[in-house]
Formats: sequence, structure tokens, C-alpha cells
Amino acid sequence: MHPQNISQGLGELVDPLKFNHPLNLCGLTREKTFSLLKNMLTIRIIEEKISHLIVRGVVKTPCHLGTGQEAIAVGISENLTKHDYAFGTHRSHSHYLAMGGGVYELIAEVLGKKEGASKGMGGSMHLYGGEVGFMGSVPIVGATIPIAVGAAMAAKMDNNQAIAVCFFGDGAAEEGVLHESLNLASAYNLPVLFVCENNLYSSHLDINLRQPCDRVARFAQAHCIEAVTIDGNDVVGVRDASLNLIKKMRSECRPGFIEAVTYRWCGHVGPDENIDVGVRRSKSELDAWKQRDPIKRLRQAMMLEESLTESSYLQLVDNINGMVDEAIIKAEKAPYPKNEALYDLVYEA
Ligand SMILES: Cc1ncc(C[n+]2csc(CCOP(=O)(O)OP(=O)(O)O)c2C)c(N)n1
Repeated sequence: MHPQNISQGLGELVDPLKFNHPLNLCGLTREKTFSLLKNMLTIRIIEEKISHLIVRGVVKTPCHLGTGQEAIAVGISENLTKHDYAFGTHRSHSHYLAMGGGVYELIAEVLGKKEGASKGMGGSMHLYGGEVGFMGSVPIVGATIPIAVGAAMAAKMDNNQAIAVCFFGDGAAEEGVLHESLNLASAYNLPVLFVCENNLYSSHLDINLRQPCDRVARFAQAHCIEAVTIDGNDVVGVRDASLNLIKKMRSECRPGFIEAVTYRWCGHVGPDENIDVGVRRSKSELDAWKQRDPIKRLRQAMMLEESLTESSYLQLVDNINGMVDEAIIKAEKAPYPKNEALYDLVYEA
């Protein structure tokens, strides 16, 4: 793990040319590394195919793609169960899928179909998979953070060993609610894991133009919460860091904070790369970060230790492509919800 000095900036963790080497597999079994690879690839391929559907004009909901950030959701959800409570953001295809949400249900939701994860009424930014512990995503920046704190309080009162997890971006550090939530979680000893996917941008604005320091974990330290900052493009490192922290959180009933440094390959919304509108986001920066691809780094490491061959990798890609294509064909043919169903899911006090 990267040496921690939380009061300082991210340093070389934001240098895309560092950390682009094959991963250290830390003695994980072939089954484990293969499943990490499969889970990340599934998310990558689904989002690529959603991009094609957007370009074809079939998708009407705005889609915030997380291509390049897959290792965080996959590494952390390794240590969660369906009895935990995970919450997402506007960019949560990865969180929903990594928790075990259905591929067909995600695609149907993105297409606004009745069989979608949120019955076709939420779209890409309002996903729900309560049966697998994914309690919902919301596009209001920071909005699910206090809800996760509430879920952690409920878990503590029920004494059921569950933890709550909220995934959010670095932009949420500019919302007061993150700071209030950190305070409450720490003061009340609540088992909530704050996961900041620091991809260095909020919409189109570089973190160095928004913050005096690019390390978001410093806010956790200010609230006496144990925090680590890690390479978010290392799925094994994310898995290990969260394993240790979550174990401790469950036994000590305390909050934890993981800042995972990463980069999104697409622009803020949709498949466009946004290299023309981004402040400081350049083609060369994007290309450099693509060398730090979490999937490539795991694949290379597996090939080096000969637990994966080129042909078994291509076979895996083929299988996932087939499975996602099938889901898309089915979802395109599926019915939309009826107009009369519009109020069925509205909460009335
Ligand atoms: C309260 C609020 N303010 C502004 C927005 C507009 N908005 C949507 S996403 C976004 C950027 C969020 O950046 P970050 O949290 O870093 O996540 P990322 O998009 O990088 O994944 C903004 C400003 C919003 N949805 N909610």
C-alpha cells in the first residue's frame, strides 16, 4: 500500500505513468483473480455497449459512464454481502453490478423498460437492487451519504453486523453534507464505509482548481475516522485495503474511509471523451491514464504467472459479449411501463 501521510497531497498517486505496471496478485488463487477479472470486464463491456446504444439514439436517460474506474466497485464489493447496505451516485452502473445486480435489469432500466432495476422509472442514475444489498443511487451529489449513515445507525441498533457503504466522487467533498455525515458517523460510532472515488474531476473541473489539496481523505482524519488513500486502479489493492478496514469496522463498530485514486475515460456524461471542454483534461493525460487500465494490469499479472492465456482471455471476453448482447436484444423488445403505473412507486406521507 502507498505510504500514508494524509495531510499531504496525493503526490505520485496522480501520476498516470507511475502505477501502470502489472499488479501484485498477493498470492490470490486463480479462481479469485479470474473472478475479479470477469467482474471488471463485465462492467467494462456493458458500459461500452451502453455507449453504442447512446450513439444509436436508443437510450434517452443521461448515462454517466465509469469506464476506467471498475476496480473500486469490484474490489470493495468483494468484502460485502447482500445483507450490507450499499449506496451509489449518478455514476453507479459499476456499484450496482458489482453488488450482484442483474445485467438484464440494468440494461432494461437504462432503456426505460418495465422489467428494469427500478421498473423503468429511474433510468441510469436511479438504480435499485435491494435484494443484493444495493439500496439505491441518486444523482444529487452527496445525497446518499447521509442515508448510508442512517442505514449504519439502523444496523447498529439491530446489532446485525451489517455495514453501510456509500460510494461518492471527489466533487461530494464540496457538499456540506459529507462533512456533517463524517462527524455524525464518528461521534455515534456508526459502521459506515465512506468510499471516495477520486477521479480528479467534478464535471469538467480539475480538483486542483477546486481544492487547496487534492487528498480528500484529510476530511476523514479531521473527524477521527481511520482513512486510507490507495491506487483505485489496482483491484487487488482495493480488495485488500477494504478487507482489513471492513473487518475492523464490523468488530469495532466504527466508520472507515477509503479514497481510491482513479480516472474516468469518458467525459462527465455519455461516451464522449470531453477532451475539448475539460479544464486541464487533455488527450495526452487521458492516453497516459489508459496505460493505468485496471483490467489490463490484472490481465498482464495473470498472464505473467501463467494463470491466464491469451485464448482463455478472449474466450472470457466472448462469453461476456454474448451474455450482454442477449440481454440487450431482450431488453429492446421488452415493454415500457404503463402510464397508469407512474404513481405506483411514489411515496405518499
Ligand atoms: C447538489 C448537486 N450539485 C450539482 C449537481 C450537478 N452535478 C452532477 S454530477 C456533478 C459532478 C460530480 O463530481 P464527482 O462527485 O467528483 O463525481 P464524478 O462525476 O467525477 O464521478 C455535478 C456538479 C448535482 N447533481 N447535485
